Amino acid sequence: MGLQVYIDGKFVPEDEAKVSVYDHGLLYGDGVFEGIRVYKRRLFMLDEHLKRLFNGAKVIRLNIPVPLEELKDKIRETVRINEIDEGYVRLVVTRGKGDLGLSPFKCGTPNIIVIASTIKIYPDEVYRDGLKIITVATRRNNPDALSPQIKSLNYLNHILAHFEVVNASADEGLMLNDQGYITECVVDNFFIVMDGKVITPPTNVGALHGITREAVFRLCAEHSIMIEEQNLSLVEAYMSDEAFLTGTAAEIAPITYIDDRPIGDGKPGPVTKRLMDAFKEYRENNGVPID
Ligand code: PXG
Repeated sequence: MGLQVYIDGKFVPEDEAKVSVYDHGLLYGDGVFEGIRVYKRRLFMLDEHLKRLFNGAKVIRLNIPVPLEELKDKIRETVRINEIDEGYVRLVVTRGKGDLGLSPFKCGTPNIIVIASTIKIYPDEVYRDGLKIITVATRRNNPDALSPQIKSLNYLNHILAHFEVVNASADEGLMLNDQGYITECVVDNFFIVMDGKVITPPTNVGALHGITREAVFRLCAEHSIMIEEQNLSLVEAYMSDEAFLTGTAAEIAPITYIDDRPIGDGKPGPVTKRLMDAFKEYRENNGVPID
């Protein structure tokens, strides 16, 4: 049996879950979304995801038509009725149906979509051997044009970067800003470890404020690992002892090669491994129950 998707205030079979061709989410990429993990029938860092969604919506002046608590219940219900014990939720809020003109003021009620499904992650070897990543030529969106802190429905910046990653047969890509500083990976946040200290670029260089990134800050505090935000150049990344990336789908994954340079000894490092273990424990013991 197919999935039941929540759309337009009701549950419908996935084949019947459709949006209007006049929805500005489709016509203009006008909307926001979240990807949320389910571990052991619990929604991982749900409040943080919802906060980011509502904040992004506020910036683009999109009024999400249900209160946060009600939306939370709808997400839990969607996971429950689809019997997803371990999986992934895609939450999408579009501007809604308008006319062919740009104006968001002509749109009706924003459309809320919740899809609860499973997710294909990297194969196990990646977590043991590490990822090989490249620097892509596509620069991360300039925050003055479209803030990377809004998880908007326009992902063309990432899609163009993704083509480069695939073309190079790499696992992920590093995106620089227009000043040449590292921002983040194509769909993950980026970290290095230098002399035992974890370093990640500040989000204002042009990176998404990742929820898994946030978890890494908490884990470092809990495990007395030094962590700080710092502008990073590519050369600093090449010279680092360890590197890793974080994302809802990828979780914490070691990076062992950047642009064909081995990072450290070309194997996942001790701090990365400690954080990966700590994350495993953290995700098993946290989250909002679906029942
Ligand atoms: N940066 C960007 C640009 C992202 O899109 C992350 C970082 C990691 O953030 P979280 O909050 O997930 O720790 C993302 C994640 C996927 C997928 O299926 C992930 C994202 C977007 C689209 C697809 O892996 N966002």
